[in-house]
Amino acid sequence: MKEKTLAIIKPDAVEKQVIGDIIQRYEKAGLHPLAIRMMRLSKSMAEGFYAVHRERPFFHDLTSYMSSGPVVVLVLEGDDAIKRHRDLMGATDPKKADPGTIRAAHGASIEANAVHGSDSPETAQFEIGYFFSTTDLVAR
Ligand code: IDP
Ligand code: MG
Repeated sequence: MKEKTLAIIKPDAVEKQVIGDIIQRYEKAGLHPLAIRMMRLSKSMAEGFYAVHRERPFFHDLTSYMSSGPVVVLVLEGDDAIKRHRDLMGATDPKKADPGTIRAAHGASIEANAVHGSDSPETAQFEIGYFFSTTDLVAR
């Protein structure tokens, strides 16, 4: 089933200059970008985005890190896009991520792990709406 998911190329990956490599991986996997936006999150935008994690001990560090430099936010579309994107990303901790995944290739730590991906249809809907309006998504 065709689905949409939200991806973020996080500040560590932008700093490492692997935006192109990551987008190429999406394209090769048939995850088609419908919208791409480079931006710098404020601390409060990062806090709103990660609100589900607000009780976690790493919430302050995570939201500081996510607002520490530019990110690239994308809407990707494809068959089973949410799960396939998660598979392409690899485990949260890059040390545990399978070889060939984005996090194994580019993640620096469990926090600075190169990419974000929505984890369910409900999350994807919230996360896409957090950054984009319907008219920003280019049909293809
Ligand atoms: P996910 O990104 O693989 O879905 P989540 O558990 O949803 O992982 O956590 C959101 C983000 O919070 C992670 O991608 C990572 O940047 C950060 N994070 C998760 N667990 C830890 C931790 O134990 N220490 C520091 N940062 C963490
Ligand atoms: Mg998550």
